[in-house]
Amino acid sequence: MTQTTASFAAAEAPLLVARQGAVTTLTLNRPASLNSFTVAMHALLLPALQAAAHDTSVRAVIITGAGRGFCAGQDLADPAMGAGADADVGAVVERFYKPLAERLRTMPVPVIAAVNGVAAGAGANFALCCDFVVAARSASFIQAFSKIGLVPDCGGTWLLPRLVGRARAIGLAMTGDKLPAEEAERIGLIWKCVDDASLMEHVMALAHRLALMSSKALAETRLAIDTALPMDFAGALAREAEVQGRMGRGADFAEGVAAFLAKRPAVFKDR
Ligand code: T3D
Repeated sequence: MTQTTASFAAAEAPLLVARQGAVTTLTLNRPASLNSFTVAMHALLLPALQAAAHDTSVRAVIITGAGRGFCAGQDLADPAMGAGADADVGAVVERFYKPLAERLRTMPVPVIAAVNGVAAGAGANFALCCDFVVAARSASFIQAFSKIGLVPDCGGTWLLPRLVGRARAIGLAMTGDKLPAEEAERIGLIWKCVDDASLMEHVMALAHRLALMSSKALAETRLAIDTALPMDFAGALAREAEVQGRMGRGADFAEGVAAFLAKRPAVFKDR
């Protein structure tokens, strides 16, 4: 992989950005603190996601962590965040975690979290905001919030019960117990658990596969599924008809059908 942005190239930069074909990889890069989020990291992360969203040549994004951890959530030692009577944790969530979660859930291309090690607190829910979570077998997920007197954030209260049901959501969030990657896959919290050595190869292959698909259709699929969750069946059917009407008028549908009939690979361009 090659570094594409000079300002991110320094080894100590808290975020590394690399590009391989249509795939952008963002690497959280504070390994000594298990890639926990600081203000400095947030200052690079959201803009990097915005840049990927606006660059029409990017068709899939991978997020991973440097070293043995994926992300340990908020850096609890970052003086810019603070704790105690003067802390405004709500403002931190408003300023950083809310826009981050919203950005991930509305990206025009699929986003894959390559969870290489422990994902705790907002680091776990940051991963769960992605479309695919592929974790190394040695990785784990921890809803660490209750242990420091907080509640799940970065979308956790919405995501957890939808992914694994209320009983498991409550259990994970209240105990803050470590959930190994294999168990996370078994209960449907994540997409896949793979051997540590093959994590990036597996994720890269998935990203390149998704990059060849219709980005527009994939983003609309995410939106349709998320929108249908609180709807009744009739509402979901009505929305499917509305979205499909729009998709059916798109160039990707015409290309997909033409490619199928001509027995050739489709070349999708919509985003
Ligand atoms: O303002 C706000 O706070 C609002 C936002 C909240 C969102 C949140 O994310 S709240 C949740 C914050 N995260 C946590 O509470 C997790 C804290 N970390 C841990 O519980 C453990 O580190 C892990 C279970 C994740 C991993 O344990 P282990 O034994 O594998 O590693 P370790 O030895 O605890 O950590 C390695 C180093 O990373 C260590 O530093 P040292 O001693 O080698 O210099 C440790 O202090 C540091 N580290 C780990 N997590 C954080 C951290 N440093 C700062 N903040 C962290 N979150």
